[in-house]
Amino acid sequence: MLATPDTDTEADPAFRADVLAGLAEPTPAIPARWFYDRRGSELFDDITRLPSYYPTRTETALLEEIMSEVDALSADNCAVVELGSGSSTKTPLLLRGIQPKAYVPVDISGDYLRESAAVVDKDFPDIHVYPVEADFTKPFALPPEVAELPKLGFFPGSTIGNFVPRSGTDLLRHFRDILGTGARLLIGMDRVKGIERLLAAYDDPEGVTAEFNLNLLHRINRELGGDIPVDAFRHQARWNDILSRIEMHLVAKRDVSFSIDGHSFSFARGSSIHTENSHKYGPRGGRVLLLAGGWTPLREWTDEDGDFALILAEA
Ligand code: AVI
Repeated sequence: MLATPDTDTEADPAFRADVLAGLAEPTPAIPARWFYDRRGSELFDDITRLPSYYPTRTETALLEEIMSEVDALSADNCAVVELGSGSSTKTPLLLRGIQPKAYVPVDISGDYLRESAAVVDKDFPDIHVYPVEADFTKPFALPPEVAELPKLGFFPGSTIGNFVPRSGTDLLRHFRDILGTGARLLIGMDRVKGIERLLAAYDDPEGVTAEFNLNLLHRINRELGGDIPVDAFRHQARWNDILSRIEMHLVAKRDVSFSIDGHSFSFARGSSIHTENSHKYGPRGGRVLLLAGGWTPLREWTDEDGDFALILAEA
């Protein structure tokens, strides 16, 4: 998960630029990374516990099941580098399973980073923890203390699915540059499955995903001085078959006009703001993506129903 800091008073210039440029596009869209202010991160945590949102519990159970195999395929005394550590509950499973020498959580949100680092520090006294506050999509340096250790990147949650394949391969190449040749990467990827289950996972009956999506408009109003009538929009999840992805949109329920920081926008009833892509990969598609990103798949595991995959790859 990508988390961005909450700045009620001071707007993030990158947020402002993305929103103003994105809403002015012929197909209006705002990058999904802006979902994750504090409220958005809380709502995402709630999503991961919903009965219809299968990815988190499926991946967690799978990780637990394959841990001894991952351990056998990992170098002794390695450094686990978790890319976008968030408030992950999967981390302790991996750390307990492979007993690395060091753990490097990387996250843009200092709050989350400090919380997860403190928990690991307390629960795993033998593991050195070196938190890095950084946007994992941008260049950053690993702590010098882990320079000589073999690296195992950890990128769970199917976050790779939130990148269009072109950016996903760029991101994988960037991980390769940071972790180095010979490093390994354990990555989670959500699989293509029946459309009904996919739609239910992104449009839950409890309405939590709808609130998560609409929170983006509240955030724009709060942080960028917008006057968007949030109740004029509704959440929609769509399956895009040709691109093999779930898309989230905010659809105008009526003709609506609003302004953000002096810029005016109008949406006709039925038009939408595209807010997220969540790509789903078949077995071959996932491996090709890794290969294109400079990683050779070594092993792949899925749950019994083939809902979710964890792949171990080598740079
Ligand atoms: C963080 N990411 C992998 C989630 C996903 O499934 O694409 C974000 C999400 N959006 C709606 N529900 C969950």
